[in-house]
Amino acid sequence: MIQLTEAATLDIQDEIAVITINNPPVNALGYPVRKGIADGIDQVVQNDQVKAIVITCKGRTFMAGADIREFGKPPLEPMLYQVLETLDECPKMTLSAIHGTAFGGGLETALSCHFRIAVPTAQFGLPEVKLGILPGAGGTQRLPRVIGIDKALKMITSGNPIGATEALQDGLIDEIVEGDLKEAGIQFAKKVLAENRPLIRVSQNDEKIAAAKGNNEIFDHFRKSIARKTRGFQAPENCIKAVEASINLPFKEGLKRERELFTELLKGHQSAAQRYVFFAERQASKIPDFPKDIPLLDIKKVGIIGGGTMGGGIAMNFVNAGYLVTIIETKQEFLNRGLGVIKKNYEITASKGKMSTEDVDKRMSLITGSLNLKDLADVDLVIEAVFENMDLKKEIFSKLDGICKEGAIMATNTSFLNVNEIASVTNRPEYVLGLHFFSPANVMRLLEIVRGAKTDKSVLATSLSVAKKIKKVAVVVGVCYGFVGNRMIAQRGRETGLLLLEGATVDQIDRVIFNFGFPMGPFVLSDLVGLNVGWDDKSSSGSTIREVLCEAGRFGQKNGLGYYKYEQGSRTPIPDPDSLKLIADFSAKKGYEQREIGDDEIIKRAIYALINEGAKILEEGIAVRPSDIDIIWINGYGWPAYLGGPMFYGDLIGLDKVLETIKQFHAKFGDVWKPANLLEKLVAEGKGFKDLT
Ligand code: T1G
Repeated sequence: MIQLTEAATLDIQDEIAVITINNPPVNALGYPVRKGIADGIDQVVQNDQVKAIVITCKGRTFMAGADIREFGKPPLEPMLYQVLETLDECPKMTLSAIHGTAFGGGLETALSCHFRIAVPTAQFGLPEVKLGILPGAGGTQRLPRVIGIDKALKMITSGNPIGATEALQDGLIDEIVEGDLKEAGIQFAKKVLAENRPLIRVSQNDEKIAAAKGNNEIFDHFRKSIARKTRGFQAPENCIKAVEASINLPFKEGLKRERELFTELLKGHQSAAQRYVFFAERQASKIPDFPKDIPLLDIKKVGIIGGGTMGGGIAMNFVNAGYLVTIIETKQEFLNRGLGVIKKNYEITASKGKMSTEDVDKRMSLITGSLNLKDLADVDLVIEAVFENMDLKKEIFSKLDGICKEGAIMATNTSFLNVNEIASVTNRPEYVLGLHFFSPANVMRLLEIVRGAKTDKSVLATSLSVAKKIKKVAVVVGVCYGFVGNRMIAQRGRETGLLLLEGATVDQIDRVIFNFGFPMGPFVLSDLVGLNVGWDDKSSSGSTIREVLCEAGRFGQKNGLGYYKYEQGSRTPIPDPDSLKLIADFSAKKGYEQREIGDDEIIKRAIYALINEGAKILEEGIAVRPSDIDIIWINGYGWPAYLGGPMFYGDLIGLDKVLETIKQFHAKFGDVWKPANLLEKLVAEGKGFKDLT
């Protein structure tokens, strides 16, 4: 065996050479890997005995892409696209033997080979678009030549992977193999040589794109189909342009065009933000005061108290991950309704072909319904998801303390309330914490894990591990009213409410927030959620705009009237003079002077209120690091990933400019705008939030 580099070896069996990559944890295509492949090919080309090269990887996966940590640093040749040109031109048969996730540059390497085989569990993807870039080593030119334009456009602009079965059907791989992958690779190579099969050089094979040549309508139609989902992101458009080049230019010219479009994105702030988010998401589960090898509790059975919107959504996360779930309700009709909603959700998924009817039955079989808390005696984790009422929660936790087995984790899904107070009614506060899911709980990726003062480290570590298994992005937060996300959005809500009283209109504020990059503005969102959620008509006293609207019977989309009006069966918000009048009358009653308010003031008050509150949250230790706050906002509130999150954005604007504006607001609007001490400190030191990590 020849050690090519510290991450690559070459060994030759009979006439087959095997290049093996070993660069944990994901065989990222850093310099030692690129150099190793290049040197291995050079050695093989000069060896007349060798007729074929198999590229395979040790560890858990085939190459998962370029080493993202190298971006922004001086390039180290050979660059991947150079290595793949050599591989593409190799006169000997080349084969990639794939397991794990052949992503990004890893799949591009495989596409530069004549053949590709894989184990049944392998996945294939070009996720570069999620990093704000595009496949920059020939992926936009080769993939269309292997699976056709339509499928290539979908894979490259979504960044989502496909499995081995689909890859085989699409012609992305030549065979699915079982057993030892390296051996299977050698046997496949021998078979191809013995059959004297023609070597398929992807770059020279235009069969799959011939029909599309000159047909630019495909691309315009595709652009329209993804416009809504990719609004504001630059990378998807460049991806489409690069794939367009694959049918309009000769291969080498297409590579050049791909490189231009890649470089344009790499230099932009969107890619810097999205690469920051990639690592920030993984950093969030790393707790500073945690030793590496904390023993985890064994979680197999989960109890959920409350089968309503939240409880049902939470249950689906666990069922999807294969956990046994017991849902507790107070009445059979509530239980039946809750189980019915879950089943309906799965049936809708099945109707879209995303799961089979057998899957629906299998998942429903994992759920047991009960009206008796005592049926939670054997669960390993219980999650309380009842109304936001402290007395009710304390009553439940007090009962759980007498029911749950020793070592069971007891979690509350509260959105705001004091987890320590809830823990105090039990004799085991070290097993109590918050698991704050975001609605709809089976869709939103964010999970705020609220660490109580006495929460045991193994309980916290187990919760982080469970979060990963149920595919949530978990962020550990401390105890305060609203923890991180809801505490911050309350500041934005304060400002947008005041702006309404001061003369800005509902649709102006919503438009400004939407154009910033959020999925929707605050008032469209309120109408969607329902203005009367948590509203009590008996105690309502017209003291807020929301109460005034509810008292006027305006509950939002659900009854066609809220901040906006809605035509029967439509969700499209229509500005409504009646609600504007109710707001204007309320404002006048409160003594506000109406004035023209510019979009710039609206967005600064809405966004800088988040940045200032985020700084206070960091000062108080409620969040571990600034990037955790950014991850919360991207995954829980729709902050556009291409702007990195409120703290990243503050650094992007410049904290000195942010502080200067906040000081102006402080002078004009009072102490709610008092600058956070941390913000003043960072500006005084000429630093940014990034210097805190
Ligand atoms: N570069 C550097 N580090 C990476 C990495 C990468 N590509 N992928 C993962 N890591 C680190 C990650 O930060 C973590 O580190 C550890 O590996 C485990 O990752 C030229 C330009 C492969 C599906 O975008 O999707 O190729 O926290 O926790 O959940 O066209 O990692 O342990 O210190 O995510 O099992 C394209 C990104 C790059 C793939 C594994 N490729 N990675 O998931 O583990 S650009 C990607 C993933 C490119 C070419 C272009 C996932 C995974 P630490 P993990 P996982």
